Amino acid sequence: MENELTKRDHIGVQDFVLLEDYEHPEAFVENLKKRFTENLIYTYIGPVLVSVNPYHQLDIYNDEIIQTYRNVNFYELPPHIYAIADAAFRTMRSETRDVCVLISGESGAGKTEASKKILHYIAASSVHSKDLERVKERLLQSNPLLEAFGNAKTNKNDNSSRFGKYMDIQFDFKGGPVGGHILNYLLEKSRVVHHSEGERNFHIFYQLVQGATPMLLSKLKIQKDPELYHYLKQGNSTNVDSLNDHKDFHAVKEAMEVCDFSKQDQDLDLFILRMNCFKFEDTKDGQAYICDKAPVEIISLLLGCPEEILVSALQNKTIEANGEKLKSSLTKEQALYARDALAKGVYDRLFTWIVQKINESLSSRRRSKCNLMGLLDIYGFEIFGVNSFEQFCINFCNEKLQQLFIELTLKSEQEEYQREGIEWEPVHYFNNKIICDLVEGKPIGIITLLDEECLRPGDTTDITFLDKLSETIGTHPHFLCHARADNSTRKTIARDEFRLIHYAGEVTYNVKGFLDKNNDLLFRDLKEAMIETSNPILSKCFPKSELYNKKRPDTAGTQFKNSLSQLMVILMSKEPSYVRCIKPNDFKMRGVFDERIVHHQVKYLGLMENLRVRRAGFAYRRPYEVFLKRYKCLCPETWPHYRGSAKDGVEILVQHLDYDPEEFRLGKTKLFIRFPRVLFATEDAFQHRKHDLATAVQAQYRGF
Ligand code: AD9
Ligand code: MG
Repeated sequence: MENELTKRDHIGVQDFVLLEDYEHPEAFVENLKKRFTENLIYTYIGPVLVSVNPYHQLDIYNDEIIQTYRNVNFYELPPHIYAIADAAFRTMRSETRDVCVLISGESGAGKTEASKKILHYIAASSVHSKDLERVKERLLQSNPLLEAFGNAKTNKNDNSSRFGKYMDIQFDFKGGPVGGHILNYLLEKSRVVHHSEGERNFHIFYQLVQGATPMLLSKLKIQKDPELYHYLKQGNSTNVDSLNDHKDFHAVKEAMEVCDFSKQDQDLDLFILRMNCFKFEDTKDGQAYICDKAPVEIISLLLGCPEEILVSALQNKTIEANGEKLKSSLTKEQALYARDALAKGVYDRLFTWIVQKINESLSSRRRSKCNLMGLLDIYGFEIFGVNSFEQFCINFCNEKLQQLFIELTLKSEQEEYQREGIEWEPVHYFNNKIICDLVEGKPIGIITLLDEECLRPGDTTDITFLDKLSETIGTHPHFLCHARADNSTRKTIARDEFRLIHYAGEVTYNVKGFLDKNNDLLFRDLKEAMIETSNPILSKCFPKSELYNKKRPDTAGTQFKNSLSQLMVILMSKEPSYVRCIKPNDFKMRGVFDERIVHHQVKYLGLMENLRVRRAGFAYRRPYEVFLKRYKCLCPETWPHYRGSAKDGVEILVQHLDYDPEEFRLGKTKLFIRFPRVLFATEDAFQHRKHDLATAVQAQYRGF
């Protein structure tokens, strides 16, 4: 097995702090490449794990390897996602602290896979008992279930998370997982009715069409061909080589069983698929009407909503003014809009209901105090051909996470130096707080301005919103729009676009739909129709109380902003570990390492700064006990036993090894070494000594 300090030329260094050249990103990328070529996808920057997506299955994830990593000191074995899981797990147990693992990186970089590996590690390495096995099974099975409903093929990733997920795993005092809880963040629900070329709707629809029994399909009058459905075929990509919808459908069914979904619950989303069958026509006077009533019959049955009410809600709109209700007919275009809004609204609420249902099955019955391990797996930073409100939210979420990373890594590093009484020189880095403020700031921030435009009476449009941005934040260094751009840049930004200079790159957003998506209103008639439903699941999704609630709900942008702030509070209260995922190429291909795009990610993830901070002064640090245990054989005064304190022992040891006083510092609990070469020399000496000792022992045995 790869050793921490040996064979470093061939396979690169396994901890970047050991890299001689830590100033240039080229050396950093070169080290990643060397390792990637050898299928070594993991590398540390001190306690941070950098992971490069291999795009093929490696033989490094199994029970045997999990056992190897159990209870072994972090640096003793090659870097691995299991080592991160183990270290977090042990910190939680030994310090009885809540911990969390924050996984970040752009779309397709491997975050979801990493979070699943951690979950497997926890399930395989913790205490085995009948009770716990049930919890573990549910924790594991929640993944295929949520992925089916919340993931989709995009042009970046065949299994792209279209929602944010934070999962807490609860452990009892023996370290057994006794329960869990999931928080979900802003599902990209617009995908239910629209997706781009090369993409798909959520997996579950294709799984259903491919996997449902002929009886069910015929009952619902659904054909086994996704190509027949407008909601499913817009991207001309209904079949994906890397996915097996038929097989996955059965896995979802199984997961539903494990997570306590009843038989009735399991058919919950069939009707969405049928909704696109509502076809509208205009009458002569421009009113919409549904021409083919057959699908309405089935859907109203599935929705548990009387047919007349549903039809009326899809063709009319009621407005309440001065206590009076006015009913008007919708045009064909408005009716299509209403139909799509209903499909999106129902799907979104169903998704939240599924999460709640999983939470019920994961909820722990134990009353005693638990420790928590949080796992954060969000949608990664993304730039598409056309970027809309959804990308704006997703990329903002990534800004927030980057901000947390910067604050916590730099802060904790600084604190460690202070705690250990070691002098520290601050490192300059790009702080993306300025971009977070631009988006979420009050009174002037993009979300606040968008809300104002949504609430302002009169003729507000996406373009008036853009004008407002231009007026108020037009000169901000991270904002650009057509009106504010110089001559050459103006050509690259259309009149209905604005550009943000994110920490991870420039993204041009098209404002079309911003107001509407932020408002996120379902026509009252449709809401009322849904509230009348006799379907038990939907009646939970659309509670009656909503009708009486006159207060306007928060906009989508504000809700998202608030839920992210709460998430940051949760994360700040825990001891964090980090996994930084990197995508090696844009083609989802194995064996291809594109230096240019890796370089870009290394830069924006702030990995160079991370390394510089880690090395600011001292590249390497070890608790006295750990250092003494490994190297005590190099000094006659500490070998075979040293009776005094570990710190004294290390002091004697480094004097014996002739360390230059400038090369190390003695902290309160740890030894800090400035240059890696000093440690390499010590390690080489150790390897020789080990060899000599082994030879001596063998000779002794032969002598007998
Ligand atoms: V997104 O922001 O949700 O669009 P992720 O979550 O970062 O994205 P994901 O984990 O889904 O990416 O990985 C993308 C694909 O890369 C997976 O479907 C796998 O095919 C592949 N992958 C990722 N990590 C590994 C790995 N450790 N081993 C093998 C991997 N394949
Ligand atoms: Mg993902």
